[in-house]
Amino acid sequence: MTPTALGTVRHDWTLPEVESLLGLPLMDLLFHAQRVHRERHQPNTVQMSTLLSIKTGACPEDCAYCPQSVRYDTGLEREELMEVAAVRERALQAREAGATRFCMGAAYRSPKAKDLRVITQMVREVSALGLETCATLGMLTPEQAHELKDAGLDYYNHNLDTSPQFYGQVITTRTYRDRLDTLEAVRAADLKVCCGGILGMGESASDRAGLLMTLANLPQHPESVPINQLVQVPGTPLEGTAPVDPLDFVRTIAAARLMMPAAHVRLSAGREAMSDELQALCFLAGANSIFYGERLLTTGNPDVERDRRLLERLGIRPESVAEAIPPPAPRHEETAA
Ligand code: SAM
Ligand code: DTB
Ligand code: SF4
Repeated sequence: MTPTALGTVRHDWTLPEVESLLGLPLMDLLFHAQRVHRERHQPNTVQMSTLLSIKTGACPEDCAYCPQSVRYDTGLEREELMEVAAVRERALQAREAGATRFCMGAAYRSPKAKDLRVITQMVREVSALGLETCATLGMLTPEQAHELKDAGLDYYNHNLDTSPQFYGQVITTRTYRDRLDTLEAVRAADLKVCCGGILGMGESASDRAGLLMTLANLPQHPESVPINQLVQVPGTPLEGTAPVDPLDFVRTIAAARLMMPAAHVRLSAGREAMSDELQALCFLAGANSIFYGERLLTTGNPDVERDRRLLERLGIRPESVAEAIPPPAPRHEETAA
């Protein structure tokens, strides 16, 4: 791979190629990632999304990382689907704090028709506030994806979580294929895709490569790629897993930036446990989105004051909705095509 070929849009990655990308000398990897980042995105801006858990806990699935599974005793209080007005109020607060996207998460295997009717109303209300909307509700049928699109939903989050090989050690109640089917339904409804994974679940470097390869080889790259660091929750099977080497976390972000150059790569869960310096390295590696606000879904996130100070120290400003549209591809890609 020549340095200029790094950062072109491709859908034919092989595992050895991705493994060698992840294994580059760190400074080379960071240099190329930052170069590609600057070709495609505004440097020094970060997109800010706020999460809200609109239905919490009692989920029938067995995702080994998740505090919301009914199978693990994590002490989490279950909560029914929220009222539309209460969600609107939280979206308004998120907008006032500076978020541009509001992401509504529900602990479902897949949403029921009666719940989806309420959620589409939430999407309409949040959209009317001028916020971008995102939802993560589990598996969707093609019809459900269209219903959400018709309500004005912008993004649907559905993660692959890890490589196809490692997946079975983390989740047994739905298959990798199920996840790919939902992603297809979301694309077919012309929704933007937010899809990424979790590091620090005991996976190997090759599994991280396998996750990135699967994401980049999708027919169209996700517009948004969340890279989560496992938040270890007492009571979940993954509590006590050896944490991922922070520099391997940074490498994964850099490889995501190079392989999906136009995507927003989100430095997602796990920031509360990260130093400001580690987060700065993630931004250097090409991360340009964060979850903003004191809570993720059920676990903590840095408070707004800490994030404001961090962005100020780094000279980073929040990205506006208009800026989030990626600029045209750089010249070398046009000539390559
Ligand atoms: N139930 C839906 C689903 O699984 O598709 C939507 C909500 S689920 C909580 C959304 C994503 O959050 C998961 O796919 C997973 O990637 C991430 N997640 C959940 N628990 C996590 C944890 N403890 N640490 C990091 N990420 C986590
Ligand atoms: C994503 O990739 N990470 C977010 C969002 N998409 C839905 C969720 C992180 C959840 C962390 C655990 C919790 O707070 O429950
Ligand atoms: Fe349920 Fe989603 Fe948690 Fe899995 S990740 S247990 S599907 S809420």
